[in-house]
Amino acid sequence: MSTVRPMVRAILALGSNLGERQGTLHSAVAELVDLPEVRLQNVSPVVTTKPVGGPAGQPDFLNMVIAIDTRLSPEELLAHCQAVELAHHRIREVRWAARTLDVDIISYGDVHSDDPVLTLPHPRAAERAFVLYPWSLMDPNATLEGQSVADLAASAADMPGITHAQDIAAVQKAAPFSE
Ligand code: A4P
Ligand code: MG
Repeated sequence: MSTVRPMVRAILALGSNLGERQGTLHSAVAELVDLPEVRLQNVSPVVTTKPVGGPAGQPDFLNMVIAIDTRLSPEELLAHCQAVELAHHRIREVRWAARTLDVDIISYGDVHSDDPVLTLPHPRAAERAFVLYPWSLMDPNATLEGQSVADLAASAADMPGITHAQDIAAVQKAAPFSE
């Protein structure tokens, strides 16, 4: 007899700084949730951010965060995220280089992993305003490892690099998720 895995809440962070950035993010969200094992629960505003690390002279990023409930295992979810990246012609050459699409798993339930193939929670999320700030707009009460995501965002070194945030009310009105 097969058992159905329970739904687990996961937070995914998306970033793009090449090509048609806004369109890439929107179609990536649609593709990420286009599986029976994935349900979209919430969507953050899209924020414009200065690049953190990587080669000099990169274009600004658009970043956003989504909350999903999923029956995929962490490994299956990573493979799914990477397939969506690939569909957007992401080529991995230089680490932290400009990219059409990056999808990171920020957290998967309360799973902890120090496997370099899939580290959970994401090892750099707690210090990155480009992840924390849109997450705090989506869910002002969110926590990461027991700390307030909004507080972490406020003290992140790259917070001044966030130059624009979409209106959250407009995003949540248009978001393709159901209660
Ligand atoms: N990997 C391990 N844990 C995870 C996880 N939780 N989620 C492994 C996703 N992947 C995870 O990632 C490298 C390897 O990390 C993968 O093979 C996977 O098995 P990658 O996406 O191939 O390469 P990357 O994104 O260049 O490297 P990395 O280390 O993921 O970079 P980061 O930390 O994601 O940083 N500045 C702004 N403003 N906005 C951004 O979005 N993004 C980065 C990338 C740097 N600067 C940025 C932004
Ligand atoms: Mg990545």
